[in-house]
Amino acid sequence: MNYRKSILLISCLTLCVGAIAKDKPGKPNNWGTWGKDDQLGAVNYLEPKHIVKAAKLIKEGKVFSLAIPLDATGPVFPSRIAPQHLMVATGADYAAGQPAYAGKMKFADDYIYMALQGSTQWDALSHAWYDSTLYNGVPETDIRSSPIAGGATKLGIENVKTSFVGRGVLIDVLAYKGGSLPAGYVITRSDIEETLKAQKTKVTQGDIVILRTGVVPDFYKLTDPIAKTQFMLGPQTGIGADVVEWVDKMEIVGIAADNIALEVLPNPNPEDTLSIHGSLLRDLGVYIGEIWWLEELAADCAEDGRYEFFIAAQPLNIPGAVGSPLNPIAIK
Ligand code: UVW
Repeated sequence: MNYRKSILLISCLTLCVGAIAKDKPGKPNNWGTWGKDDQLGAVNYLEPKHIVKAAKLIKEGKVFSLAIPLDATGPVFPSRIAPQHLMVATGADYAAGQPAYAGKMKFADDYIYMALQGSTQWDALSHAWYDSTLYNGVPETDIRSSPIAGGATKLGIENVKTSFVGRGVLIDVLAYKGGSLPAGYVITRSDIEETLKAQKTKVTQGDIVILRTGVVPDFYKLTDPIAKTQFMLGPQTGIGADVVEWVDKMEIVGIAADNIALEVLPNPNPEDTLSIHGSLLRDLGVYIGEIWWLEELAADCAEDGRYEFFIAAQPLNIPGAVGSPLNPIAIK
C-alpha cells in the first residue's frame, strides 16, 4: 500500500470510529428497551390496562381543552411564524359577485398554513437529536427534506396517532411557588417532587405529565406587538437538566407544559441550550408537549384537590411529520 492510500485508510478509520464512538445514547436512555427496531419510545409504557384504569377518573363529566387558539395571536418559538389562517371563499366574495359554488349552494372555505410546532403541540421523536442519530439509533439521513421522500421516514408522529390516551397528572409548580416565577426560572426535580407532595399526587407508569409554569398566560397578558416579540426572545421558565433522571425513573410517556420549549431558555450553560430535547426525545424516547393551555384545568384542580384526570391528547395523523398540533382534552 502506497503512502497516499495508507493516509486515506487511516483517515477513513478515524472518521468511522469517531462517528460510531460519538453516536451513543446519553445516560439515561431507552435504546433497545423495547427492541432494536422500536419507533414508539415511551408510549410503550402505556398499556390498555392503564387506559381502563384512567377511564375511572371520569367522575363528573367536566371537560377541559388544553389548547391555545390556533391563530396568529399565539406565542411561537422565535424561529417560526405563527399560524396563518386564510379564507378563500366567503360570504363577502359571493356578495361581491362571485357565482354560487354549485346551483344555489354557497360554501365558505379556509386554509391554515403553519409550523406543526407553531401552536399547542407534541414533538415527535424525529424532532430533535444530536450527533448523527435519533432515538434508538435511527440515522439522521432517515429524516428527509421532502414529504414526497417521506419526511421523517422513521419516528414520525403518525406512529403514535392512537397514543396519549390515559391518565394525566397536572403538576402545578406555579401555584406551589406562590403564583409567579421569575422569567428564566429553572424548574428542578425537587420543585416537581415538592409540588407533587403538596398536591398529594403520585405519578405512575404510563402517565402523561403536565407542568404549569405560567409562561403562555403571561404572553397573552401583553398587547403591544413589540413587547410580545421581546417576551419571546427573553428568558423562559422551564425544566432544568436534573428533571431528566426523574422522568426516566417515573416511566412516563410524555411531559408537556404551558411554555414555549418545555425546557428553560436560555440554558444556564449556553452550550447546553435545548439539550434537554436531546435527553428526552433522543435518549429516552419521551415525548415533549409545548404551548399547552392549563388555566381552567388548574383552577379546577386547585378547587377539588384532584390533580389526576383522563386525558385524550392524540396528535394528527400526518405521515412523516416531526410534530403535530392538537387539542388535548382532560376529563374529570
Ligand atoms: C425547537 O424546535 C427549537 O423547539 P420546540 O421543541 O419548541 O419546537
